[in-house]
Amino acid sequence: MDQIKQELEQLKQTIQEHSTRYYVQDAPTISDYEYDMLMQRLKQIEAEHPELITEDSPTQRVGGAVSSQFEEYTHPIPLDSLQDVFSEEEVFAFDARVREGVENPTYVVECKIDGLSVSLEYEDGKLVRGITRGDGVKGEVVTPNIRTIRSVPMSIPNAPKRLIVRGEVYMPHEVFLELNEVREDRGEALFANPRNAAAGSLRQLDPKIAAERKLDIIIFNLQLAEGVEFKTHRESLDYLKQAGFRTSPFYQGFSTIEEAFDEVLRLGELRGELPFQIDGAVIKVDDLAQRPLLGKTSKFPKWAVAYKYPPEQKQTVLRDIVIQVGRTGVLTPNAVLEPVRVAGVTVSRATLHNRDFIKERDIRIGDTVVVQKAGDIIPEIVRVVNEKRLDGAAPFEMPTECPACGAPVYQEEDEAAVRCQNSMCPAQVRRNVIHFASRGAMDIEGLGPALVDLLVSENLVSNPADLYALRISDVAMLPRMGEKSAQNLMDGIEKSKENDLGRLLFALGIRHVGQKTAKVISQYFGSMDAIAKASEEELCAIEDVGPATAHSLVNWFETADEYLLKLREAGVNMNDISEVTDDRLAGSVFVLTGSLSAFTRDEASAMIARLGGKVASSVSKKTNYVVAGENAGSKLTKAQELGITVLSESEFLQLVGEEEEVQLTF
Ligand code: 0OX
Repeated sequence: MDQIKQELEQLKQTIQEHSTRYYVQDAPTISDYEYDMLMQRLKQIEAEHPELITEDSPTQRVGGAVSSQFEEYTHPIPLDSLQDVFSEEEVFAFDARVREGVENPTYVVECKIDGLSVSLEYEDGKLVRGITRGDGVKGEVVTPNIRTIRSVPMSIPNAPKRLIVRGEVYMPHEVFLELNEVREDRGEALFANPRNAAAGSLRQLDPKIAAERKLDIIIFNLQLAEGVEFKTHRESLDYLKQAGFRTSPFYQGFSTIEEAFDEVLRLGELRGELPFQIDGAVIKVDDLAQRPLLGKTSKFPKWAVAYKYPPEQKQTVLRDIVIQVGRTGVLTPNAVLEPVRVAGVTVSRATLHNRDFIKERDIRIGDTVVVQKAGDIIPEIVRVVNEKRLDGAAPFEMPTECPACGAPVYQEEDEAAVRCQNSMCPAQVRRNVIHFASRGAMDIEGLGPALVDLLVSENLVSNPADLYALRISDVAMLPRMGEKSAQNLMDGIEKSKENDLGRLLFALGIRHVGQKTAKVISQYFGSMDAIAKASEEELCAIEDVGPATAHSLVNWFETADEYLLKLREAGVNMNDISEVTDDRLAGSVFVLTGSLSAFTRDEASAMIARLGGKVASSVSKKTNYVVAGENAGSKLTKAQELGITVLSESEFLQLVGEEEEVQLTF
């Protein structure tokens, strides 16, 4: 008994730790499946020994904790969660229970998308609220972030007075990969999987950041449609589809559990090919009249069950741990693996994240390890196969000196990352120069990673500005470099001097300043000098700039004088010369508010910039026009108070339109 108690206490503590990493920090260190397995074991012990159940047990919690950053909201119709099952037997047992309650059930099978459950509320066909699931009873109001999702209809034709739908917000694989690439480039912590990335994005206080994250949604349930009746779940999904929602793909009816389970397995096989992550399949009773007859347990509806797929795992040998030094000096340990095929791809490298990750799992070189593709994307080491550990395998120690330059490393408080202290470290310089020259940045043709390596190792370049001081004779002397390719490189470097300011600002690699943000800032201020002088407040007033970005910019410019001077003296363009084709709106400041339907905010901002105007995020006396879409709120009121010209979408289109004869009537 003591042993059981000990296991139970250990389990509760472990689950609590992982739960905090998952829900609070959005940074899990074990897979969802492993987490589920820990929970299953805890439930099993508690079922066998109910006297050991305590209030603080993770099994006694309904769902994710509600964080306090957003307004709390009680769902008019609770967002139930699903009972998870992990075996065919459990699926058949579910069918047997259903058949005890109703006759001839038909099942619908849907993919279980691994994202975040939300509900969308419409009144008179207009989206009025987007709420996270929270604990199923109370959630958080995240309407501005929900509005950034392109596939969420803002209005629905011929809608009932009240309509509530439920869906799963997710980050498509492609977006996730791109986001992590950018984060890696900027030296920011990577998201462990698309679900965490989506969660982090949906809970952004700044909808601008949420918008950049390109979330998507699939609607899987009709919660309420006042005055509209449906017989089956499939009918309700058909209705939602024609109303403009993106509904669950592949929903089909099956009259036997065998057929339904075959479909579950089929969807499991399809997993790798879908553009989003699924962690299981859901089997639901289709007939809506049968559902109330089956009822609910204290936690789950009895008419549905979720079959969770195990992630594909393989064993392989960890040959080595190599350290990579990032652009911001972070030392990342990477696993070199005996190549192994997992989930359709050959895995030979896996990230080991940081020192803590290795320590927690006690990963040692030479160990046999279990690898899996977390979220079927990033290969990761799940655990060590202890039984196969070879004698003499020593615990891994992170280096105390940078493997690239030998400088001492340091670790900041509250940060798992270890960093190289030397800002001239060749590994950092190398990554900086690669970023500077990359296609989205200064786009220097012919300057790829291999050539950058040479330039750095030959001490010809120790920061991107040095590129402009290169002489053809220096370059032509490099191995595998002929006269012609040296000339091509020199031409590419020369040409890059004429780039627009937006490219240059992005190329500088300032934290949080992505390609788009760089462009917007450049267009707004017009010159590097003006950007360098801007205060955080002024930067924040720009439509696409949040406080973190503003802070990062101001910080960066504080120590950049010498670097910028070098670029300027080399003749690099420091002014905005982006396609202002027409300066009709020169000097005009616009604020966009409400939901725009004819074009996106980005499109509107681009149109304004092309005509020489500027877009700000808040209304002030300096604002010339406010473009008000549907449900415009306080900004519209303020504009009216200040007597600023308010344009409807169509008036705005006329203003920026090509037709010369258009006259505005204010
Ligand atoms: C999903 C998903 C989640 C409806 C009522 C109980 C569970 N993640 O894709 N939940 C449900 O069903 C709810 N269906 C889904 N497809």
